[in-house]
Amino acid sequence: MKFAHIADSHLGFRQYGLYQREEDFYDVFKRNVDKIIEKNVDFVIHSGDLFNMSKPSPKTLLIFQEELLKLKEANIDVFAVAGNHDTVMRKDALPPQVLSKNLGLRLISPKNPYHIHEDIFIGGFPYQSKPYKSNLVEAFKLLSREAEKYEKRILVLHQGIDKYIPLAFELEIADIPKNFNYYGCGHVHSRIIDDFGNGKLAYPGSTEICRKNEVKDYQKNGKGFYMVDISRDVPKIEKINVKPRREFIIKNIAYPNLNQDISNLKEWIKGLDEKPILHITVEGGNFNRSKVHEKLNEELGDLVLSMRPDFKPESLMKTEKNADLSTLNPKKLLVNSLSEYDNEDIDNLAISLLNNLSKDKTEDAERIVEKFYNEYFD
Ligand SMILES: [Mn+2]
Repeated sequence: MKFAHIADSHLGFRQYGLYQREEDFYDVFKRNVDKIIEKNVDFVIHSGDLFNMSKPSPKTLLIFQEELLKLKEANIDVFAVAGNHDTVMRKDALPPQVLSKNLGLRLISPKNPYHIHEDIFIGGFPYQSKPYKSNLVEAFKLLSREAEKYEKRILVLHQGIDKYIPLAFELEIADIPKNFNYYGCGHVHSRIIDDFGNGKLAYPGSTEICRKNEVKDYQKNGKGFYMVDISRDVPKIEKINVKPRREFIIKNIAYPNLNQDISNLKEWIKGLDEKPILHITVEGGNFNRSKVHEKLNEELGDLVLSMRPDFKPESLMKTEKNADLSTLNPKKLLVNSLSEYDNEDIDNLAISLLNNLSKDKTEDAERIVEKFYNEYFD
């Protein structure tokens, strides 16, 4: 019995405000679905962040439903859990996945925490933020008990686990019940396969590059989905790569080599099928930023879909090296650490709490929290 495990497709994500990037995310998802059908699997598990937003556009929903119908025609059931991006932060709110239930999508939700597919237990719980971890721990007790009745057991989650992302986790590895064969996880955008209990714990990663810092893992481990053979004692995982159609280039150029490096880059880019995204940093030496910027635009502007330049002349590199930690902006650090939520309301909440609490205004802080929770969890 084989199934496909996929996650973090972020359909509808218009990266850098570019409609071509939104199309890229659809394109790679469609090709993942084609490949899943080609591989003749029995079912699919989607571990959350199917959509980039809790309110996807009609176009995004339509594209997903077309792909879901392709799978349905091929007799492939789809089981899905909501992630942090496609979760509505209100009590009892339903994730957008629910709109595809009548088209056959099997939603794993607090109301239906598990499904049985030909004697395989497929259970899980939607994304919970750290303060709501107790919901997960409670759900795990029930799931772990119910799962015992079946020989093959899959747990589907969209969470960060301390072992894999030590700075932004909701769960510690010790919180996770040990009696499952396969832990189908989402949320971490890089690809991870680990032994856990007597089974395997796996993140298939995102299907496209959502952030610049995913490029390294993409180059090393590829992008796509996993094909899992659950009929063995320990599941066998095969990495299936589905290449995003556009290159995401990260290039550092030393200023003294500017001309040579630009012309090398130009040659390379001309050989690509699609215009790439280019993150380019010019560093070292003493140069005039606007002049270098102009040159980059002249030489490369028409060849790329989007250029994201950064300039670090020697004078700046020196100050960065000597920068004292205390000169870092705490608000920026705070907002950075909250980037996974991708939610301005949460950023603002954190900043106003920081402002008030650092001045010992605890009552004001309490009022702010109360107001926030009333708005979000009425
Ligand atoms: Mn995600």
